[in-house]
Amino acid sequence: MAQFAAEQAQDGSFVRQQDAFRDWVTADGSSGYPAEAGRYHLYVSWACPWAHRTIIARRLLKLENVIGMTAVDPVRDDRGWAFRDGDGFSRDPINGFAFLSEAYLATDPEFEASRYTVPVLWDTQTKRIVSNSDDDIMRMFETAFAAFADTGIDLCPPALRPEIDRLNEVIYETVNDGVYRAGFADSQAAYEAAAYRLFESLDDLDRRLADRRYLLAGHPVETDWRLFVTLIRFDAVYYVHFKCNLRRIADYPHLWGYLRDLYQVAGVAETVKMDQIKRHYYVTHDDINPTRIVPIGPRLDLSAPHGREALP
Ligand SMILES: N[C@@H](CCC(=O)N[C@@H](CS)C(=O)NCC(=O)O)C(=O)O
Repeated sequence: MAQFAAEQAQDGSFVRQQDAFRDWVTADGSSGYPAEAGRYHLYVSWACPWAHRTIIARRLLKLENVIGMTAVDPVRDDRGWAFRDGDGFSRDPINGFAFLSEAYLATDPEFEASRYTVPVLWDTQTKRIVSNSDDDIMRMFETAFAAFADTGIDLCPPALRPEIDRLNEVIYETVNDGVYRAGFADSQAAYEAAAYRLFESLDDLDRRLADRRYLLAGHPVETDWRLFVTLIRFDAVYYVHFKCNLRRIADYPHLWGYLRDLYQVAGVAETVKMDQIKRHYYVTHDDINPTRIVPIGPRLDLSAPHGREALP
């Protein structure tokens, strides 16, 4: 049985639904959504890689007092993401929603989707979703909120934007979504195509990182963090649960050090809730893991020295 029938193509491949809400917060307010402190709220799951990117951007740009955030329960059932009290997640303090789907229906009562996804950027003033596109939300934090953010860090330097966009696209197609295309494939052929493409891309990235510390600049940019959220889940989840098992990240000479290097950036480790990540995947996808047993491993020492300081 397919995970999401509406997102399954004839040949058994997984085709992700499009983001439905793509309005923009702007610095000058011309979009109708001016950047303001305390106005917008981010709904996330700590488990979700797409939400994780926005969490990291908010954290690194020091926007935590500017944009509020609430996390859903990592375990999802057929009612979708839910707000409950638990360790590292909570009820919704802004709207009192019980389920994330209520945010979508409050924005558009006719809205229908096979999945109501995180992340969601909510406007407390107009009481609607501004955006459910993680790409756009991350960019808004980096650009529109500049006046409120830590200016010591540039996740999207204008001169690098074409390169950032190009590499983001490759990494999205082959790695970020690649693991899902392997894991949610409904045929052997679709699975193999996605899995081989994923490892070819990881091999390329490993070579690229042999003689440079980060993907595109002398410091981590948006693209590094977009890759990070998949790498950090890989050995614990995708290798087993999504059958991406040609190699572990820990087997790659350069990606493994690179992953630890990024993990050790101040503030990042606190955004990695491995327990929620594992419980989410292994307990939520009943067609892939019907027993809901969460594997005990792996033991990864992400705090071990990475030795990449000397690279250019
Ligand atoms: N908006 C994201 C996708 C976000 C997404 O798919 N999030 C997943 C969690 S990792 C989700 O919320 N799924 C809800 C569901 O399957 O019901 C994108 O641009 O690709």
